[in-house]
Amino acid sequence: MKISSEVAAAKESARPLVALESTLISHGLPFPDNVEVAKAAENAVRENGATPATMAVIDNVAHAGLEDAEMQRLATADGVIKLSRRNLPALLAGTGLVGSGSASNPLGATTVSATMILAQKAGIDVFATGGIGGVHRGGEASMDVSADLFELAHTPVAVVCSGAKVILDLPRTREVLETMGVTVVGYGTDDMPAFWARHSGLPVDMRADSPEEVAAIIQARRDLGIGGAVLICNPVAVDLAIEIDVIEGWIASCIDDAPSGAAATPWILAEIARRSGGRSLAANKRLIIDNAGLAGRIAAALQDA
Ligand code: PSU
Ligand code: MN
Repeated sequence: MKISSEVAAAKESARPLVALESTLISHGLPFPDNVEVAKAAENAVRENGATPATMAVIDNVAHAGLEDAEMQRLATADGVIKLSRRNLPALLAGTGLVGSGSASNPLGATTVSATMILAQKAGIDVFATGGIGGVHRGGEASMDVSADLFELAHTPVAVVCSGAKVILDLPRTREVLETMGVTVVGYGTDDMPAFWARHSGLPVDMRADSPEEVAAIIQARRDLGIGGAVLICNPVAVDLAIEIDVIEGWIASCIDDAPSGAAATPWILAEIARRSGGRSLAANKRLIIDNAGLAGRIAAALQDA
């Protein structure tokens, strides 16, 4: 793994680190919003007392921490491979990928699952994203369930998010999180947030109102030695939050035309950004940056715990 100089310096002096993902750069947000948000999220981590490590695969090498030119490539290149647990090894091996990628396209953006794997390898305990993947609508028949849920079950990295993406089947996603034994924490809320909306009507396992309380939960899970994640759910800022009924209208208007498989999430997010006149995009950008800031505070609190 290639560790950037900023991340290496933080590791050297045992300063807190926060991992950030890159799928939202390559597949989740349009250019140039993607670069703007990726940099703003890194700055939010720094302003809150930690060092950011954006994860990706560049030229078949896993990276923890990106240089500007590397981030620019991920944000603008065509055919960046969307990496999860299953295809991460193939891209690192540098050959034989079928479908969306090939050895001639050595760029990979990491989803939540691949980012957690790389974070653990780099010794990073806290990771921030926007919304996790989950059970897709119709998933009880299609079996399209994000690998994110299985990763959260196994890999001991705390993930700060704004719940699961609202385009999913949220009640079934909540059930699977429970089955998988993921500790779901509401940050300042008893009700699991729903990405661009502040509320889903679904319960969290526990509520925390400070980074120190979150750090105590992460520490307690770590002490048990059972692996798996604490999922910290931070509602989107009130001024950019969208009513769930409004969001459901946008989803209903396009979901039947969505492609299947890994292309589904990026397609629906882009379609709704268009149909909402940019409202969903504004909420999405803001929640990613705010989650990065909170993750910085949690990483710092964990260091002091
Ligand atoms: N958060 C966002 N936008 C995104 C994602 C998260 O605000 O695009 C990405 C994450 O990388 C997550 C992925 O892991 O979407 C889930 O994709 P799928 O549903 O295909 O598993
Ligand atoms: Mn899927």
